Amino acid sequence: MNSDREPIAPRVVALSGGIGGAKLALGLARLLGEDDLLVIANTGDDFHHLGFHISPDVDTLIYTLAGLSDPEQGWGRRDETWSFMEALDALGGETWFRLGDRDLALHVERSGRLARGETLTTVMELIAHRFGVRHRIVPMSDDPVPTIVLTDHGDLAFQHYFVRERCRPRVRGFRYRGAETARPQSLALEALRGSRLEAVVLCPSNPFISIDPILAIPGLRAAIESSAAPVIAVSPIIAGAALKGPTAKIMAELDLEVSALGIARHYRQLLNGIVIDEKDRHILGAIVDTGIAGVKAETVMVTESDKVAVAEQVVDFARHLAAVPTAAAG
Ligand code: FO1
Repeated sequence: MNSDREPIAPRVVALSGGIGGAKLALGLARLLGEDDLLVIANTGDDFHHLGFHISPDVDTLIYTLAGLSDPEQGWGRRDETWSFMEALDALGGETWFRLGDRDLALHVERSGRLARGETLTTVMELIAHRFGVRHRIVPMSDDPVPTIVLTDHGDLAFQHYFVRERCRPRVRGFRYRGAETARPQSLALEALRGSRLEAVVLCPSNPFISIDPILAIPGLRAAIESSAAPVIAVSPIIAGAALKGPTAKIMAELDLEVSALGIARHYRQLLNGIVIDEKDRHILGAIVDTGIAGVKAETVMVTESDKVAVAEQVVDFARHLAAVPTAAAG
């Protein structure tokens, strides 16, 4: 057992990365009670930096649900100060990955606890509790599964590709190191096997850097594949572009069609349905032709009510698919 809290049998399990995924996770958390939702967070972005264990997607999810996240950047904390970075810069230290002063406290606390033998799960539960977040956000595993980006500049550790190199190198593929032997987080596994499960949601995160690392853990993937609940993705691509981040660039570099149809094809073996944006309604027919049900909605999430509205669409779509499994919802 790698958690102090009792397992829950939620109605919805969401797989999420950071910024885009966290918006839908917030909508789901506003819609569903704390026993009805569990969020599995990607930890492929985790790395050791300046002596700390950094866990960006888990932190972004917790800050977002706590109402503490920076609304412009999407990562880090609102009302942040940067004295530590300035002092580090003056010393000639590494400043390409920016750690705000308040955010730094979290990295110090987590790193100390991990060094004393606590698991990432228990540390993040404690931190979420301190921030008043009651919904369950669990790492995909307590074992390290670092994402390696295979590029024309060689193999790069994820944050080196993403932040230091600003996603400039051309991507040839990904490796999720250690995924084969990583143990799935136990609450996540139990939630996916739970009797009340109505939907597994693939949040509108980057498929390659946020969702695939979670699916690369064999036990989690198998639990999703054998679940009776519909698996529903919300497309992170709208009208041929991502709202933020390198999803479209990576898809083009991997010779994939940069559209919601490309996203549906990417997840094809797992997916029962996909929510696409209104702007992409013209490709709904092509999606349905792949055997995946599709529904269109306003998926750009700016306000909290936008986030709740998308969450409602996803939950309604899951109910519809459970009732008529092969339906094209139109
Ligand atoms: N993203 C950046 O683009 N630049 C940064 O300096 C940066 C710092 C950072 C610090 C803490 C944290 O939790 C996230 C941070 N991020 C930063 C975001 C992060 O690198 C990515 O958004 C995720 O890994 C991708 O989901």
